[in-house]
Amino acid sequence: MLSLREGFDRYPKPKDITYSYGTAGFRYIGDLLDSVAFRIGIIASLRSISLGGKTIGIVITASHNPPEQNGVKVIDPMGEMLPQEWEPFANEFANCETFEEFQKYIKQKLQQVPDQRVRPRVILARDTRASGPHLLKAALDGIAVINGTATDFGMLTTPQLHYLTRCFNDPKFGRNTENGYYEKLLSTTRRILSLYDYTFLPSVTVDTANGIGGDKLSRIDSLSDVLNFGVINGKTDHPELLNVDCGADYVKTQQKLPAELQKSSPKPDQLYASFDGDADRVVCYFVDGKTNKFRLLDGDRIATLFATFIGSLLKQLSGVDITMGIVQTAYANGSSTKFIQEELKLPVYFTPTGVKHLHHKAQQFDVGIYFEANGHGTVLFSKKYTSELSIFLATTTDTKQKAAAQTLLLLADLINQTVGDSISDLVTVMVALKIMGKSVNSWGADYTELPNRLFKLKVKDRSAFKTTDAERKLVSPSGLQAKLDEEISKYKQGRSFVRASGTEDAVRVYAEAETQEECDNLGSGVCELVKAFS
Ligand code: 16G
Ligand code: ZN
Repeated sequence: MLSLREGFDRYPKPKDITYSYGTAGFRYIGDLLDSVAFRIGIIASLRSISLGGKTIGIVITASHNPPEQNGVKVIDPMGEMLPQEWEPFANEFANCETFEEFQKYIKQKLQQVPDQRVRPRVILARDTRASGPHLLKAALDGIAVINGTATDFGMLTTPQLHYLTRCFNDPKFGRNTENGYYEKLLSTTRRILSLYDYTFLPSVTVDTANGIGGDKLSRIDSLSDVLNFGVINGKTDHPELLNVDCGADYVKTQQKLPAELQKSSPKPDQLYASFDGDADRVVCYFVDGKTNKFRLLDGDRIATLFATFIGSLLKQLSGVDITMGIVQTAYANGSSTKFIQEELKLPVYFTPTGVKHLHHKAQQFDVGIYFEANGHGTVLFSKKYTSELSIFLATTTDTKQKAAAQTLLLLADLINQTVGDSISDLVTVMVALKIMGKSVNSWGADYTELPNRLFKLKVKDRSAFKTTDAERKLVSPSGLQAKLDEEISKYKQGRSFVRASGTEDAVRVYAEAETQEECDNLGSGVCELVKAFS
């Protein structure tokens, strides 16, 4: 067995780097993450011991980022993110320099647990990056020094490992194998479709960013005729092409088709989708047959589609008391917020950027729909939701109402509630469009987006930019927000905010206004002010 000392010496921490458990785990150049991966093995094991031996997950991925980067993050027993109160420990532990300090942290953590003899259990998966295998080895060694049991699930999408972690701790959730994930997805889809006498969904072409999603979609495609996918940018075995000129982040930030589709001629008025590298984000789009223009259907649109769909099913049931709330971030297009509030008449809540914040807020509703504009999101359903609907189903005799209640109950199994999941989100989009008889054009016509732009600025010290009100207002540098408000007030429907990135050494500026020109002017005005204050 590898001793603590041997492990510490095998994975030395580079002296000049300070690692940080950012918005979604530790991220860095893959070759510089060995010591962090080793230590994350220990952190996950300690978390497992602290919970009496519950299974904890580790995902090795850098999501939508370039191929040379990588990252590690910990998944809690119910498939959720590592609780925030563990982040300071994770940061201090990842950065400690001497063996004495390193050992002290482990001892301290162990002293806090009721039973130190518990054997930790950890499951792991990685995306397709070249640095994945050696980071996996380091994480396995970290688990070994704490005498943990590790199960490596090979290459999976991030949401698949969230699913599996949950299954290990809550067997009712599904079978704890990769196939169990597909079985649940396919059987739930089949059951929903059969309520409406449909047997399959029309094929959708998906750009999988040359990431792990391509492999998994092809697998689903081969398992059943219920779901059919055409995969592009599916070169899973070419990690150097990961997220290059393709994927959800490229499509959303560049507001254009993935390069491969720009070269071919996409079929007009057909649904297309792009995943990111670890398949926890999805954006949809189509080419308008009349104008030949690219039309993006981003995370905001997916949220409004889900709210429309679930809302229309709930409306068919009388006497069911279910609360629904939509959670967005400041990046949500103002028109989407207006549509939800004024057309759907639903409440909208804002949280800071990052899935963990949105997820937490969405838990407060019976149906909590959360999406970031970039395509990260899911729907959470409460226990009350299931019990109310089950009671309704048992008492109603109306066939249409029965189908609506059954669909609603099945949606809670179809949508991956542990985390945003591009595969299950996309299937839900396909199901919603089919059942509502809604075309992509009609979806795109729900509201008209306000022109918007995102800027990235290098500043001396991004930590000087502190925000409040879900990142919509700056409290520091002192005096800057007042200047911004003055600038924003010059533009019709103007809205802008400034926040420090949680994943890069930069400050981001978002601007939207009634016309593209006004939006661009507002954005540059705000950037000038930020520069003057940094
Ligand atoms: C991370 C977050 C993502 C967020 C992004 C913001 C998760 C799983 N991922 O990728 O939700 O949109 O950070 O990045 O929470 P930024 O802070 O650099 O703008
Ligand atoms: Zn991702």
